Amino acid sequence: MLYPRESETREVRTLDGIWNFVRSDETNPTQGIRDGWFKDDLSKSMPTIPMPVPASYNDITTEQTLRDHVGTVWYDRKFFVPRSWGQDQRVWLRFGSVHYEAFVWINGRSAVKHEMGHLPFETEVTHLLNYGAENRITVMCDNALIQTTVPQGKISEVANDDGVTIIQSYTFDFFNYAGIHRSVHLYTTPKTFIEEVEVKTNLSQNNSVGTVDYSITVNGTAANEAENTLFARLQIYNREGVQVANVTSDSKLVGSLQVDNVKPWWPYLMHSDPGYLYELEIRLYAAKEQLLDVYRLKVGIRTLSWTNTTFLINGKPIYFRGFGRHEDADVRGRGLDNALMARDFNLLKWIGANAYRTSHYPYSEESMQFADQHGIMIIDECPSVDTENFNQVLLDRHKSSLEQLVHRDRNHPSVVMWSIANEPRTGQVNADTYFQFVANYTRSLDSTRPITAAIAVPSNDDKAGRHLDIISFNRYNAWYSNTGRLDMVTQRVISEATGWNKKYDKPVLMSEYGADTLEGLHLQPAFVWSEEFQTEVFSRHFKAFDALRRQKWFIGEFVWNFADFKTAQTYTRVGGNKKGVFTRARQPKAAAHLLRQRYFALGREVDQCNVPNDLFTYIVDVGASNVNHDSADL
Ligand code: BDP
Repeated sequence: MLYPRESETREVRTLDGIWNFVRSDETNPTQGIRDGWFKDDLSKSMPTIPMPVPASYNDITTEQTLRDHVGTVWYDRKFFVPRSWGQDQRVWLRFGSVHYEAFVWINGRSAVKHEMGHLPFETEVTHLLNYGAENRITVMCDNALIQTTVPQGKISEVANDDGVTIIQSYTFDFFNYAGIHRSVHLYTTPKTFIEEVEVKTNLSQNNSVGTVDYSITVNGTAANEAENTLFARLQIYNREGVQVANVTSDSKLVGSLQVDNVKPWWPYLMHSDPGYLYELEIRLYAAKEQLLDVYRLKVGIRTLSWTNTTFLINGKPIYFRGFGRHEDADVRGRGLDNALMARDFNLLKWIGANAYRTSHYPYSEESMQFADQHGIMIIDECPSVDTENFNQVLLDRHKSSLEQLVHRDRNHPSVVMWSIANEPRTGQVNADTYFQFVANYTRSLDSTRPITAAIAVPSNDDKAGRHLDIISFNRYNAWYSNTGRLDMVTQRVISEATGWNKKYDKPVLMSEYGADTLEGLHLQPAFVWSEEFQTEVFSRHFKAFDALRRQKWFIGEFVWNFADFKTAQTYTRVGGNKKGVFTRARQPKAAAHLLRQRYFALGREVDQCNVPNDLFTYIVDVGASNVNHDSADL
């Protein structure tokens, strides 16, 4: 599914802004459907409140009932469609994501339904709109998670002081934020238009020549009626806007472009000019050179390859220095926020990270574009967390989440790996065939990237790893196991990583480690929850990683988590999960400075990068002192 972009043949407008909002009665979630709330303005059926889009609705008001609401909520708003849009073109409605299930009406008529948060969906609305007039869009959103949703949850009825109440429970460790989380777009296309573009890139042996293989899918009557007359002209422009390659396709709309003296896409700190993007311009023509549609796509030219010991980009081994993250912030929850996104990328670069995992669901398309531009590598994770009770319905939905994810993200050079699950219960017998199906299906969608999953069961019990290309493991030494024991980290990390490698003979990375840390809590000697403890836990892991790095198969370290984030209410969480290296307001904790020194030191050792001038704070000019002190001087 292509991201909506303006061009000489397309217009895009957003429906972001303040919508009207109604929370349904939890005990009567289908009332709005039965009473036809979509047939007229919502305010005619129920009192509405203003609600920003995009945003999670949970933390916008001061009401506990809305924060913890289970079931359906309703949104609507009015908008104008210009007269000009009614002529000779088509109009599409596209949601970046609605969590979890969405039902959409335009002017009271059903437009689209979609299940699965964090993933875009769209539909044609040409026939539903009033042109040169006002229109109404209504959305019903349901956040209920059950055993066959991705991720899974449970709904139960529990007695409370007023009778019974509905409880949503889930085992995953992040708040089930809901609502219209990303932008809503209306966009036009010509009647026959470029519907899908897939690019695959490659580099010659010495990285001097790049190839871009493309395949275009067209939608529209011209495509059906006069199939053989359609063709495309494709041009590639470099950053300076100079054309560096062009080709004219035949009617199959599949082919290849060659870029000489190519500038490959490199990750941040692996090259002095990371994140190099070309622009691929696609012009679709009908017979007699009639221009139908134009779409432009950023393309990074790079190649990935992997063996049982290494993972290479452009022929160079990768050592990942990264994070697990969340799309999470106060007030807006999981809602797209460009200011926050830009801040996060500045922090990633400040700290010298070259990668992150989109734990535990697909992140916004805008952030994927940022990652492309900044050279940050992404392990792209589908929304399957704590997967258990494997069954066919769940398998189908899990596969669908990957199908939607791969279609959305396959053209991003930043995406270097697919993660098909986080902490699935892979000790269960059925996990073997279940993950065989999921992994093989993902491979059938994209064979150019390796597949991983973040696993937390001990390697001896695991039944899924043999279906993966790269093993990722999560472990909380000195936190969940042997709490407080800093002397029980290093050797355990080394032996666990080694165990995984011995069992599967594949590259291994540590996808989560860390410790909850209350900003400003200082305790010396280090004690759990203090800034000193987080720093020490990291340092003990660094020691293990350095021992492991001597084994070529150990390919990366990912701290849990980039920033503090909200969770469900439990007695183990003080205002949420505090394992962030940054606070929820995106300011560094003490450990951030240590991590920064490590990530840049690794960058210098592994990738010969330059380090920033302020990496080490000036303490003393050691060379100026010729007096030898010993401890007796103290
Ligand atoms: C891991 C999960 C992650 C949690 C983390 C924790 O993958 O989602 O937030 O533990 O408990 O098991 O901090």
